[in-house]
Amino acid sequence: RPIFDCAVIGLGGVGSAAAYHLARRGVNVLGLEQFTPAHDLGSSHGETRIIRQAYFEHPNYVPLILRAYELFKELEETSGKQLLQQCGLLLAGPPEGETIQGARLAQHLHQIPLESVRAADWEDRFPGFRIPNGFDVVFEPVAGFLHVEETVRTHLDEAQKAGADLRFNIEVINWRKEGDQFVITTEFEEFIAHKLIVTAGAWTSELLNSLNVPLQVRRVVLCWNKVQSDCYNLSQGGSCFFMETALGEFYGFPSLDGQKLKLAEHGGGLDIANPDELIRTKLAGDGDRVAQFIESFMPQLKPQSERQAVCMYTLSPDHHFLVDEHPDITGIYLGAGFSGHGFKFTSVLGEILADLGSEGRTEHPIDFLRLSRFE
Ligand code: PYC
Repeated sequence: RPIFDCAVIGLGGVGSAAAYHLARRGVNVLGLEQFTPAHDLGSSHGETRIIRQAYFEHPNYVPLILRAYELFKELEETSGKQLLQQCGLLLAGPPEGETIQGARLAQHLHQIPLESVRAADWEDRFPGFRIPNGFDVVFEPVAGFLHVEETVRTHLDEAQKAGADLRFNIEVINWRKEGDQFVITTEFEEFIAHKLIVTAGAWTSELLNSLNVPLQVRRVVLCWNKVQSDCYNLSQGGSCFFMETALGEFYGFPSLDGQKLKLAEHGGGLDIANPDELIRTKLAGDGDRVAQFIESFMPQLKPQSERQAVCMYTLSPDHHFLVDEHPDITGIYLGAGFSGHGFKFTSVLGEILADLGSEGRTEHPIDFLRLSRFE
């Protein structure tokens, strides 16, 4: 049975980054992934993900996202690939809502650049959006988006170049602790590792049924809509957007090709018991709420679906991440429960999990993400 210092189960956004950081430190790392590299059956696919710094979910994420930016830039330099595009982000919502209040709090605590946009300037600045009277609008110029599949592939490629042994299309059946090492049983063979990192996304609960924290998998639909106006184009200054409205929270991206743009509802979707269900199945009503959003808030767009994809959110009970050692089993580390807002942190989460998997500790401020908060 091959022996490794550390095994990473799940090579999506976070697992690919963990394998990369471990391998770059000279750790003898095994990565196991049940599907193909950068596959579209989990959470880390669909072309683009927002990255932003005025983090309205909680200001404690800001030091982590600042490090994530640095690491993505380093990865771009190492690989020669463009992964991050800073096209800016329009945030709009009621002044007392979570989005605006939270973004302003993060701005003040961490001096993040954030521009307040006066109502008189909305139409000129954002001709593609109908913003309700009484909303607050802020623009974050350093925000933008990541190319998702390219980021995952780059972490994987660079991990392999640095010596990681990455195996794809291999399902982990179970694992057990024997003495101070882990035995990982897959459908083909067994492996031994001294440390185990579990970054299995929607499949985390199956692999860690001993974990006493409920994780809810939610099926969310990503929509690409045809564009009929160039005001949304990236090349014409189109930006990402996130709007907290009475209909729900919706977000999207500039049109990258001038033909279509991607948008989705954050907070919508369908809770499911089994992550292997429904990912490839189209359901009646998929995309209806996005069409409603377009009709109400995007005056230069007609709802004309071009493509849809399903993405899995894995929700923790408080929608904050879980990054920690397993509370009962020494040597197993967990990155999970990213609750639909984790991809932008993948680079720094990889660094943190590599700290934990190699040193057992990290200097990064992750106490607010530890499992003990649920005790
Ligand atoms: O993290 O910015 C984000 C986001 C928007 C929608 C889902 N996640």
